[in-house]
Amino acid sequence: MSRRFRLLTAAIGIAAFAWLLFATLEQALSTAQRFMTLPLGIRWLIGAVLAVMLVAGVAFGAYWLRPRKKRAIVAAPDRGTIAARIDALRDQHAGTESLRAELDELDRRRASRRIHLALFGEISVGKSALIAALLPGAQAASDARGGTTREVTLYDGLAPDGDTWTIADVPGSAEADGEAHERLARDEVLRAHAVVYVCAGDLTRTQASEVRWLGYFGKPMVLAVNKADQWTDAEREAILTRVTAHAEGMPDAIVTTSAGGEERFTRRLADGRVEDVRRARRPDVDALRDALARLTAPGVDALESQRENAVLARLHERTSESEAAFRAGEAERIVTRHARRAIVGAMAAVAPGTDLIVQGALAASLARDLARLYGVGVSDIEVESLLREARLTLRTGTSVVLAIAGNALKAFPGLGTLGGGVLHAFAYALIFDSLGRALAATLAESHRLDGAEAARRMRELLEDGTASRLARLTELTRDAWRGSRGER
Ligand SMILES: Nc1nc2c(ncn2[C@@H]2O[C@H](COP(=O)(O)OP(=O)(O)OP(=O)(O)O)[C@@H](O)[C@H]2O)c(=O)[nH]1
Ligand SMILES: [Mg+2]
Repeated sequence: MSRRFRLLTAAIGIAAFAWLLFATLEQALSTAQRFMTLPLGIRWLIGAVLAVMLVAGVAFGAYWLRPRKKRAIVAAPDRGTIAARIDALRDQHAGTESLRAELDELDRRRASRRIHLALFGEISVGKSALIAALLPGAQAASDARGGTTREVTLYDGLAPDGDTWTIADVPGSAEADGEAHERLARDEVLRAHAVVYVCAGDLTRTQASEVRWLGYFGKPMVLAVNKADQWTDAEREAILTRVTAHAEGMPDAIVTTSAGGEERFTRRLADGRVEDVRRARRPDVDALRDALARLTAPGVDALESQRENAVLARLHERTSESEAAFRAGEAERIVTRHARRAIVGAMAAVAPGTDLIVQGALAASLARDLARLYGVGVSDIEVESLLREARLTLRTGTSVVLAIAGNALKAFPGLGTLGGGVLHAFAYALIFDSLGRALAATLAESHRLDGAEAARRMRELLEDGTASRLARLTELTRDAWRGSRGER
C-alpha cells in the first residue's frame, strides 16, 4: 500500500469519525432542546428515570468488578481456652490423650521454628512421587497401586533459599474404607504451614470440596495438577482453565507438574538396529518449587499464627465432639437414675389408678440435673412451665403409654410375674425415659430449657415402642422392682 493511499484512508477515517461525533452532538443538543420544551413534571419524571438507571448501572458495575474474596476462614478459640476444656474433660475421666498430644505437637512445632509443608490429595495422584522429585534424597514410596502410603512420614530437605523444609507425605484420601487413613492425613495437613493439593486432571466434586476444606482452615495452598506429561499443550491449557474455575479462588497458585512415571521410545543405533527404551521420566517440578518458595517467603514466624489457628480450629471441633459424647453418657446416667426412682415411686402408690401423672418433684430434679450438665441456668418458672407442658402431653398420651406397657408385659412374660402394679411401674419408666431424653436433646441443641420443644419430642418418644427400647426399659423396671423389694 503506497504512503499516499494510507494517508488518504487515514484522512477519510478521521473525517468519518469527526462527522459521527458532530452528528451525535447535534442529536444530543436537539434532544435537550426538545426536552426543555416538555412540561416541568414530565422533565422531572424523565430525569428521575435516567437517574435510577444510572445508579443501577453503576451499582451493577461495582458488583461485577468487586474483588472476589476467598471464603471466610474459621476463627479458632485460643490455646488456653482449649487446653482448659481438655483438662476439664480429663478431670471427668474422659479419654483426652490424643487431644493433649495434638496440643503438645502444636507447641513442639512452634518451638522448632521449621517450615512444615504437606501434600494432600486422592490416592495415586502422585503425592509421594512429587516429594521424591522435590527432595531428591527422600525415599518416599511411590507405586501404581492406590493406597501405597499408609502413614504420615516427614521428610527433611533443603528449600531453594537454603532453609530447611519438612514435607509430610500422607495417605491419599477417597480410598474405599480408608476413613482412618484419611483422618490421619487431614490432621497432618492442618499442622503444615502450607499445603500442596495434588490432583491429576480436572477436579472432581470431592476434590473441589477438599480444596474448599483447606480454604476454610485458611491454609496457604498451591494446587499442583500432576501427570502433566500425559497431555498435549492444548489439553493442558483446557484442564488448567477448568481446574481454575472449580478451585473457586482458594489456591494461592495453580501449577502443572510431572513427577514420575515411565517414558518409552524407540532409538535407532549407529549400526541401524532399532531398540525400545523404557526409562524413568525426568520430573518437572520447578513451577511447584517456585510457588512454594513464594508462599513460604514471609518466613516461619509470619506463617505460624495461621497454622496455629487451623490446628486449634480442628482441636476445637474434636474437643466439642468429646464434650458432646461425655455429656450424652452423663445424660443417660441421669435419666436412668430418675426413671428408676419413678418406678419405685409408682410402686409406693397405694392404689395405682389408670391416671398417669408426671411426678413433679422427681421431674423437676431431672430437669435441673440435666440443665446443670449442659451448663444451662434455669429458673423455677421455667421448670414449672416445662412440667405443665409435660403433664399436658401425658394427659393426651396416657392410653398410648399404657398400651406400650401392656405390649412389654406380653413380650416379656417374666415381667408379669413380678406382681400387680408392674404395668404402672413400666409406664413410669417409659415416661421418665421419654421426658429425660427429650430434655437432653433440647438442651444439647438449643442450650436453653425450651418446654414446648421438649414436650414435642417427649410425645414422639412416648409413642416409640421399638423392641430394643422395650427390652431396655423392661430390664430397668425389673432391676428397680427387685432392688426396692429385695430379691424375690
Ligand atoms: N505419567 C505420570 N505418572 C506419574 C506421575 N506422578 C506419579 N505417577 C505415577 O502414579 C502412580 C502413583 O504415584 P504415587 O506417588 O504412589 O501416588 P500417591 O498420591 O502417593 O498415592 P498414595 O500413596 O496411594 O495415596 C505411580 O505409578 C507413579 O509412577 C506423573 O507426573 N506422570
Ligand atoms: Mg503416596
